[in-house]
Amino acid sequence: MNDEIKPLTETAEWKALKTHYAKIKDLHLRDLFAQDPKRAEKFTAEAAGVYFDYSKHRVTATTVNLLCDLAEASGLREKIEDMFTGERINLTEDRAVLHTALRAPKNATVVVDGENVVPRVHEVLEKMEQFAEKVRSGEWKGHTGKPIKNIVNIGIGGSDLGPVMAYEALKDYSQRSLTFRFVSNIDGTDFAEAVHDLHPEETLFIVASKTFTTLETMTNAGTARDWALKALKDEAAVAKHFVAVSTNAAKVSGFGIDTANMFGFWDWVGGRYSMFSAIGLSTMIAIGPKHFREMLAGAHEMDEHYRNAPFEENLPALMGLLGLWYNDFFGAQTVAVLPYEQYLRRFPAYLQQLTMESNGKRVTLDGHPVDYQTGPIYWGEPGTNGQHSFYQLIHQGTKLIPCDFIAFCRPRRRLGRHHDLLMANVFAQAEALAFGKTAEELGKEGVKDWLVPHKTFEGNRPSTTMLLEELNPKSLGRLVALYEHSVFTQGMIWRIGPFDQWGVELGKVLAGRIAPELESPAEPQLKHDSSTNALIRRYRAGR
Ligand code: G6Q
Repeated sequence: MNDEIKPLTETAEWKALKTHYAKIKDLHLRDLFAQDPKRAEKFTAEAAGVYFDYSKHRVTATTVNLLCDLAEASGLREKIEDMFTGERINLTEDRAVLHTALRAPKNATVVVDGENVVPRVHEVLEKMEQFAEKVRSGEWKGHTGKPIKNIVNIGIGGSDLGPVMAYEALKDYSQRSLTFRFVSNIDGTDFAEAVHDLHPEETLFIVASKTFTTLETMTNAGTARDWALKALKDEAAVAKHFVAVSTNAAKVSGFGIDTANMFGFWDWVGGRYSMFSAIGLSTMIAIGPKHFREMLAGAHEMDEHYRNAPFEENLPALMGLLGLWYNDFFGAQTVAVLPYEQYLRRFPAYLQQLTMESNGKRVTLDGHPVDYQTGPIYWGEPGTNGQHSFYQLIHQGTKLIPCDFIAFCRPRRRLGRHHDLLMANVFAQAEALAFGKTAEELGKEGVKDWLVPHKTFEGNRPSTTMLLEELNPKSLGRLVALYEHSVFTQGMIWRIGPFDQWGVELGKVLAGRIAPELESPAEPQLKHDSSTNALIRRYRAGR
């Protein structure tokens, strides 16, 4: 039997890692650093403006070699090429996966079904640019002739999380005369709060939905239309106050939006991989076309690096492999993402979808249950806030939580000592996690015996520190692409399909069945389990 068709855990490369894990699992970072003064140098990679220090991981040179061997044996190199060249690697949906084409330069060629898609990407970009400039300059007028002051993006999941994250991350680049709001939740509060201080005459809605059928988005879009028309009192106003981002022209025009005001994308752009497509229209209006292009260029740089660099120096490959090392060998269940940059406060939420919707799968692409762990849980908050909250558990709890620290040499806002203090904290946290504090050290400091166990930090808690020059459109593009490709690296090794999301379907179907039971005037015949039936009855009585 050749290794390719052997179950993953029976391949020579996996077994070698298992044996190696048994040998090195108790090595302490304190000793690894003490033994090798050049450790930091050896275990740091740098590309596309990201200084990626992974020396505070529980790895030796052998670990890295064995992990890279696993990647090679998994055919990762070929799979990367398949993705970039438009092979239909999203097997369960029979689609190519080409978010990388969204940031390819104009002269690039990426062929899908016999057609080079790059010119189409750039056509849409140009259309977005013309529109964005009109809104930014005030040339685009609302129905009553007033310029647009407020932009409300209506979308959910991949049509929301990327745009919100990017808007928040690049707020410092945004045109401050414009107000941006994002409505996603079917909970009416979301819409009500988003528009409570806006006037319809000055408000533009971007209805962002790949399918244009999503319950939440369509419900919110309908509510937005009612809200706008109540004030503007003329159906014709829709054309001036609603634009769409979608792949579904028929549904867009069915909603009443002129398809001239529709910005398209394609089935080879997955929802959670779509922030660089027309789904980023709100981002482009906020930061302007030039900065949007810089963001694309940053992502493209990381794409090229991922496609070409050997795995030992390849940031997304290393990130994915290190994640796999803890997830599958140390039994770690989560990864904490800790940006030391307030503007990245929505980055962990964005990554939750990217990572967990992609790699939260329990069967391989050919349908067999896996006998190893797949996607870890991603979570996090910006530093230093998290330090005063959950870091206690990371430092002294019983769980192993690898951390991704993300930090920038230059702040977006230079205020007194703030940035140096922020950076002192991020470096200190990674240091404390790795090296801890021993009972012996505490004893020397005169800590009373009974307090020593409480004050001991065992250390050996792994982290990556990513240090970038500053947060700007380019570096954001690089960071997002880094995580996207790290997810791909893992998905390919786990042999799962990172580009579908069947796990979100069942709940949608059941909600579709339950909604009429909640709303019917007559007592419905409930045929659920006793718990669901009782909850529905209780709700009907109390609603
Ligand atoms: C992402 C998922 C999902 C999707 C939303 C919105 O990868 O497919 O989060 O983005 O369900 O879908 P629409 O854009 O079609 O409304």
